[in-house]
Formats: sequence, structure tokens, C-alpha cells
Amino acid sequence: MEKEEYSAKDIQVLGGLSAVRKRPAMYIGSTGLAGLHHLVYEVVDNAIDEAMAGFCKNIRVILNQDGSVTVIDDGRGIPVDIMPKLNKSAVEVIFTTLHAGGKFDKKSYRVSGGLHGVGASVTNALSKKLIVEVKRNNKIYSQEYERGITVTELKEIGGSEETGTSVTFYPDEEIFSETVFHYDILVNRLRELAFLNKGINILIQDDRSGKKDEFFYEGGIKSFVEYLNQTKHPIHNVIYFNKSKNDCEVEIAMQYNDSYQENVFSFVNNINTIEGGTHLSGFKTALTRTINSYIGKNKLSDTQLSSDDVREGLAAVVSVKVLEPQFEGQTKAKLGNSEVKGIVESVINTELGHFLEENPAVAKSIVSKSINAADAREAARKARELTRRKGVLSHGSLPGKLSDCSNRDPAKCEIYIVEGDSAGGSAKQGRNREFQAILPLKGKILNVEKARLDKIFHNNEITSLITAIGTGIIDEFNIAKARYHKIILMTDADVDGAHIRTLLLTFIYRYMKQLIEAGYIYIAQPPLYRVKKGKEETYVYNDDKLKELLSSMGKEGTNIQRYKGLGEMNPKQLWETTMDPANRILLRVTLEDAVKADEIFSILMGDDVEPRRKFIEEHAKEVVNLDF
Ligand code: 28F
Repeated sequence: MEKEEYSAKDIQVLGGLSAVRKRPAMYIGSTGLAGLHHLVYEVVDNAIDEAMAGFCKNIRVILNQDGSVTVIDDGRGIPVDIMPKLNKSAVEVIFTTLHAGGKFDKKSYRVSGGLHGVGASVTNALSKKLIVEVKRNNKIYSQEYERGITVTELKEIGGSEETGTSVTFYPDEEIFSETVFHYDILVNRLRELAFLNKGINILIQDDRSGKKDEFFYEGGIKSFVEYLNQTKHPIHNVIYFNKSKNDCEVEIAMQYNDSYQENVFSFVNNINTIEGGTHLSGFKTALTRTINSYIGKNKLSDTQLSSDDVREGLAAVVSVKVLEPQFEGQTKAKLGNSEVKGIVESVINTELGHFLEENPAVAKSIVSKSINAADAREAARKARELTRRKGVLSHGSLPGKLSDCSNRDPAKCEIYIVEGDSAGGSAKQGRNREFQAILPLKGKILNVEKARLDKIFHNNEITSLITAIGTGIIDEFNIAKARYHKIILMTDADVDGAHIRTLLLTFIYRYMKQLIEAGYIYIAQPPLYRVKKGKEETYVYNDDKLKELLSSMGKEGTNIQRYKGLGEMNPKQLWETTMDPANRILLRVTLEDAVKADEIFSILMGDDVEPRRKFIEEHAKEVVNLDF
């Protein structure tokens, strides 16, 4: 029996797995797509912990043809000896005991409790089958479970000089509405983990499609910020700090670019805190204070910069490691530990303060950008005041072009944003005016990706949109003021229509992102063809369906009309095919990954042509729907 490198007291044995199967959402957030992918994250997190402990260099995730997932690491291999108090091997304890993750060793920043870091036993409980293989002591051991129940002894199945752990699991259809894993969801999270844990090689391969990606970043979150800025123009080299204080490790990478967007991500123990928290507010507070004090000391301006001003064009990653993180917020993605705010503030105040003093050229470029932002904010405030005085932005006067609906309950109402007056006309006539409003937009709207806030308020189409939707934008945004809970973009099915739709999505993503997150944004799917045969008339929504229909009904005697624009349909046809909730097809716009969405918008709508050409070339064949 080898010396115990761990002790059973590290394991908090908190009871069986039946609770997990009764209320799975308590442990993985949902039993939908996001919850399904949590099964992978729990197992990968164990491998990451082994890597953070310094014993594992390679992690491989395989999406198998049979729908299972295999995760492999080259760490020490989970210990196989029996744990005295539990009379079970560590392997079996880890996979059959809730929260058995415990602390592998004092230093590790394992997250246990809440939605995060519930441990691989949860993956086991929610898998109809799970097989773990351990290479250790020059042997290969294996054990199998079904829905969390041990079904074989831990047995020797071979020999090997290597060490490591491999886990294969089959998600349980009894639990999950969907059991098909999405490569893109996993690839984004694994890339993020490779950035957050420098030096680990993470490989993902999809044996169903042959797709494969490998991530390895010696630069860690410095590389993360370079990745965030790859479609932008950075104005200095990445600034990086890594300091520890009272068991709280603070790591920050930041780099300004010449765009108007802010792109700051925050993490706690590798968890993406999309709702922010004390680490992020500490970063923002100290950044504003430090830049303002630099301006004051060097008499660069008498403008007091706001927190928004100093973050215009900033890409940054704030990653903290905390021993006992407390998560708040409805998705448990907000850090609550109050002591962390002060620690992050002190790191930024000292480290960034020194950096600016020692790098005056960089300091100057950052300061002038922030002062510029303050001037633009002032100009936007004036422009906003102006438009308010003209009464455009307030509810008072809704845009003239809006044909509103009679129902006053936003939850029941929807607004169609229609391109062009002719389509607007037939939409107005065809709609159900009780709950459907129409806002026709004339021609191309402003590309906000390249415009500053003050320009936005001078554009009539944009201000009409803002007024009609009613929520306000950016810092004034309040989703409770939304006048409709469905905002449906209805543009022609041609290139121009796609461009208008992308312009609208860019505006919504940059100025009313929460509408997308709340699932209010939809894209109407008008039919592409009308197929007439005798008296029979069928509407067809895509090319595949047309082939199917023609092969089933036979081509002779059919008359196929290709719709080039919405205007070609009369009001009745537009209602029946595209607006009637009974049989229309609506595509809901979702943000599966904020990093990805930001990248897509800045490539598609940003300044540089080259990245756009490459992106379109790469993705042209797969553009089926705008689902970021
Ligand atoms: C594919 C998933 O789960 N890898 C893991 C280890 C290594 C050790 C360990 C894990 C005993 C009970 C604390 C080995 N040697 N990949 C993984 N690799 N767990 S999980 O120990 C668990 C301890 O809980 C390990 C010496 N110390 C620790």
C-alpha cells in the first residue's frame, strides 16, 4: 500500500446521488442543452485540477460516434487503493459520492457547492453509463457505473507504463431533453480553459464530423486578450499583472484597441462570471481611479473620466482564484466575496499605477483615448438631449412610421421591423393589429460597429427603433420598458435583406444585448418559393424542401415562383406564410458564446476587409441561420 498522498477527511461525504436525479437542475442548472454540456465540464474540471496541481499536461475530449464523450488526461491517475473510512477506492468515492471532489490539496482552488464544481459524481448520476479507466502503478484499472450505481468492481484490465485517467459517459435520455453534444459549445469552453490555465494542451475531436481543435497558450490570459483583439486594432502591447494576497490570486490582462466597444471578461476559479461580481467591480473602480489620478498628476486634462470612458475600446480578462468563492445572481455567475473587491483594487492601483508611470507613451495613448471617449459621451448626451427635446426618444411621440398594435400588454405584443415601404405596406394590411405592430425602415440603417454614440442619435432609423422598442440603450437600458416581447426582423431573402438584418442585429447586439439574452429577438422566415400544381398551392421555405416536394409531387404541371422580396406577396399571403403564429416559422436569435458573438460582429461589421473575406469564405456554406 503506497503512502497516502491524501486523507479521507479531505472528502466531504455528503450522501447519495439519488438527490441529483430527482432535481438535476439544482446541480447542473438545467436539463436542456446547457445542463447537458455541464456533464463534460465536471469531468474536465477534475482533469484541469490535476493539471493545476502540476501533474497533467494534456487533456483530450472526444465526441464519440455513439453519442458518448470521452475525457482523457495524463495525470497521476486517480488512486485505486481502498480509503479506510469509506471502505471504497478513491475512484469509486469520486464517482459515487456527491461533492467528493474535496480539495485535492490545500492550495487547490477547487470550486465545490452551488452550480459549480459539483463534481464528477453528478456526471455519473446523470449518465446511463459511465466507465472510468485509471493508468497507475504500471497497471490499467477500470470500473463501470449505471446512473451513478456501481455495476462492476474496480478491476485490473491490463498493464501500462503511462499514468492518467480516462472517463467515458453516455448522457441519460431519461434526464435530458437533448443528448446530442454541440462541438461549438464545447470548443468555446475548452479554448477558454486553455487560456485560463496556461501551458495545458487541450485537444477536442468530434468523431462524428472529423472536426478537431487543439488549444495551448503559454501566454495564458495574455493570449486570451490577444485573441479578443484579433479582429481589432490594438494601440499598445498587452498589460499583464499576476499578484496574490491573503489566498486570493489576481491575474489581469488588458489591451486597448481603437474601437468603441468594451470587451471585459471575468472569471473565478475558471468559472466565467457573466454577471460579474466583486472582482470585476474592483477592477473597474481601480481602473477609473488610477487613470484619473494619472491625468491629475500629469495635468493632462481637467475632465473627470467616468468608468465607461476608461473602458471604451478595452479588451480585458480579470481572473481570480479564491479558496471559498460565494456565488450570487440567478445563474450563480456573480462573485459575492466582499474581500476580493479590495484586493483587486489594490493590485490595480499599485501595478497599473507603476505601469503608467514607467510607460508614458502607452499611458498617453490610453489617456487620450479615454478623454476622447469622454468628449464623445458629452456629445452623445447633447445629441440625446436634442432628440429628447424633439420628443423622438421619449414615449411621448412614437415614430410616425410605426403602426402600433391595440393590445397594451407587451408580453402579448410583437413588432415586425420590416425593410422597405412596399413590404411595410403589405405587412400593415396583412397583420393582426390586435397584437402585431409594424415598423417599416427605409433602406440601410447605420453600421453602428463603426459609429460612435453621438452618430447613433442623428440617425432617424435608429432613433425610431429605440423609441418603438422603448427600453432605452446601453446604461439606460431597462428591459421592463420593452413595449413588445417579440421583436421580429423581417427582411427580404436576398443579399440586401441579409445585410439589413445584420445591421439591425449589430445595433441590437451592441446597444440592447439583453434583448437577445432574454430571447426577445427573432428573425422571420418568409417562404422562398410558391409551388402551384393545378389548384394546389404550396409555400416552400428552403431549397431542400423544394427538392423534396418536387420529387414527391413530380415536376410536370408545376409552376414554381421564387420570391425575391416580401413585396411580391400580397397582404394575405404574407400573413399566412410569415406572420400568422399558427403556421409561421420564427428563428430565435441566441448568443451561445459572448466571445464568439463579439468576434463575429467585429469581423462582419468592422473596418477590416481581409478578416471578413476569410470568415465568409470559411463559413459561407454553413450559414443556415443567424444563431450566434
Ligand atoms: C478525465 C477526468 O478525473 N483526473 C483526476 C486525479 C488524481 C488524483 C486524485 C484525480 C483522493 C480522493 C482526493 C492522484 N495521486 N480526469 C480526472 N486525476 N483525483 S481526478 O486524487 C483524488 C484524491 O479525493 C491524485 C495523488 N493525489 C491525487
